[in-house]
Amino acid sequence: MSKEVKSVDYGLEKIFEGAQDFLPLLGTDYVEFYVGNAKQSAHFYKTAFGFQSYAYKGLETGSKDTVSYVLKQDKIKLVLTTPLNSESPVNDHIVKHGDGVKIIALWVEDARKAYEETIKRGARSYMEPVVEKDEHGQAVRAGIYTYGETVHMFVERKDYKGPFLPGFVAWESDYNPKPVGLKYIDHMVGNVGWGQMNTWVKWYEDVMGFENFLSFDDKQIHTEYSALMSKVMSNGNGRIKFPINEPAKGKKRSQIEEYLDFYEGAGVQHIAVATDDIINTVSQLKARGVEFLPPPPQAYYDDIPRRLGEHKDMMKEDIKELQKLSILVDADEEGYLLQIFTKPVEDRPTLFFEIIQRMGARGFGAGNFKALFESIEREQANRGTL
Ligand code: TYF
Ligand code: FE
Repeated sequence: MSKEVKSVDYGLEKIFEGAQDFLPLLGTDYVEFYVGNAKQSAHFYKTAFGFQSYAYKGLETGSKDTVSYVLKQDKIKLVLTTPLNSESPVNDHIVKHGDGVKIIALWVEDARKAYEETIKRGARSYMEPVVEKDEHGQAVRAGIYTYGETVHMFVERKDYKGPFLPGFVAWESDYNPKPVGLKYIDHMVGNVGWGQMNTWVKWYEDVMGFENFLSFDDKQIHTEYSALMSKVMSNGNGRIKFPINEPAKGKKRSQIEEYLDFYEGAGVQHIAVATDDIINTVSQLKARGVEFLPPPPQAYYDDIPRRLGEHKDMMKEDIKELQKLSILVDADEEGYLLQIFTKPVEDRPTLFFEIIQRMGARGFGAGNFKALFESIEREQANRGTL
């Protein structure tokens, strides 16, 4: 019965056998960024990334301290929030971290219960359950802190029929660039400080009921100059995946250290968004001015058939075309995946995006790590931060 369906969808049921899920998550609800100029950021995410205008709150709707633009592309909702005066606490976040992710919102059936269960297990409160209402119904939200100043907000919206959440109005715009085929958030990665990875792994296990689904140590993840460690945490139904990175000792400053220095603490490093046609999506993103990491050397592409192994014949994409777009390819037991990484989307070298197309593979592209990290190091060297 449901077990079989689960194993087809996610294949994670073995790990969770016998475990009862005290925090059932329906999916990612939204990701909220605190930014210096939400109006301009919204323009960027529409123009460059193909997001659609969805909802708004600001002076016109009676919101006196902050303005928020909500953008949507298929299942992905981004909220861009900016302060309207120096009193708003949003300022402190921006002063310290620059533009970045403040809230990873999780869609739940029962936000009060999600809050109680996680607080009971040691979570630090960000916001007690609040019932928000307008003429379209009501929603319940409650939040807890995770690493750094980042927050998980539980969102219960089963009794809400309006655009986004109470307090927002539909945002109609005459400027509507086409979507680029981004479908849903595949995973969101956190960078934490030296020696903190296992603390946060345990936090996700104890407080959220997540399981450690994959691990990479510094022997697997290193280049000539730098190293890092990473553990992927997953919730019970496999819909939410949060890898956690920590820096490891190397000859030079690793990308994780660079992030921690510029973000001034732990925070979200990258958001991986799924597409089912990466060649088309990346071609459009490039045409719209999104900047990606420079391609790995020829040897990387020559080595693709070996990395694909038994999945070689299954691959539909032309390697030359992938190389032209500098898309990376890796395979695991279950299939292959295609992925590519943008440059940081702010002036501080902090948050970036990953575009990923999974063709059966459930891994994170471990076979690409070396080539990827060498590309990142070339960028670090360019800015003098390696
Ligand atoms: O999410 C992942 O694990 C992959 C690879 O600093 C990765 O996207 C890991 C660490 C990192 C950048 C990418
Ligand atoms: Fe990733």
